[in-house]
Amino acid sequence: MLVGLIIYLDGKFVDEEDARISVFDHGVLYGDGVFEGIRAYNGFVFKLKEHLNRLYHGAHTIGLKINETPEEMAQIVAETCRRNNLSDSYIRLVVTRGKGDLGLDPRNCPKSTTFCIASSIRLYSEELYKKGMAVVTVATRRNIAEACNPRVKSLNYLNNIYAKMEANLTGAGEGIMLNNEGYVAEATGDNVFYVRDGVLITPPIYAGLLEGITRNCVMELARKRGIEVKETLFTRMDLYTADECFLTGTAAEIIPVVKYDGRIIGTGEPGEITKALIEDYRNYVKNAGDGERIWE
Ligand code: PXG
Repeated sequence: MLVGLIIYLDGKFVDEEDARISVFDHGVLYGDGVFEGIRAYNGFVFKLKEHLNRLYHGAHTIGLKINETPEEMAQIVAETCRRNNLSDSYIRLVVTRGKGDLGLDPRNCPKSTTFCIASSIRLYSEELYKKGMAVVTVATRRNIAEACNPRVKSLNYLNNIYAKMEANLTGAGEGIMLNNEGYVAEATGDNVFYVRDGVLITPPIYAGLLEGITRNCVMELARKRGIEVKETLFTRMDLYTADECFLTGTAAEIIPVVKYDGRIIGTGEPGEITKALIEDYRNYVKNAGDGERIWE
């Protein structure tokens, strides 16, 4: 018999089948809540502090009180991995506005809902990391910060899902989203980087994007290698004429991009800096000494 996952839900560890939330939960009714996608490598939860920071900052921004303290949450994440016997896992930590009524007013939701899932990771094929991926610009613009700030990793992902659907229609691996001014913002679930003349470039946060934890990590690793890193606005044309390009995210890690809107990038193969950073990143996650040890 297949055994389901053990899920953390509001103070208890329960079987997957018993992990149920109310149909009146505003996370379900309105996408009102925040979440994190986290990975554990080799018994370490990678960058847990950074993920919790982003979660609590996002919750604070949307006026959502999380019942657990960050210290308790760290234990919950580690314990969810441990109970599922997962030393390498993809973790989904979610806090919703909680149960309310059929009005959207969050004041009618007295208590937020917290759950944590630790599961296995679905990955791009190793071949894609070796050969690189094709991406396209999608018509759907990234949410403007003044409406639904992309810095908040909210449960409202329709903006990204529209973009993903458009990318899927073309057969591309990912969709590049522009902000409302036409500058490159990010991919549907990843940040974007390119290399020109040995300089590594990524859009600044104010371009309207999620401050990716992998993004920050990759910038640090590049600087450690002596590579100059710049956060500047750029357009599609800058990517068409880039020497190298790649995407970063918790799930994807670093994935090379070799084709964009039908234009070949650089040599058409993953570039030298991209390959070096992929190696650095893989070594870095293996020895994630600053993570929470969850495995004895
Ligand atoms: N931008 C967006 C919009 C994201 O959702 C990233 C960038 C990368 O951030 P991190 O911190 O992971 O480096 C993300 C996060 C999926 C999936 O199923 C991906 C994310 C979130 C949720 C699901 O591919 N990426």
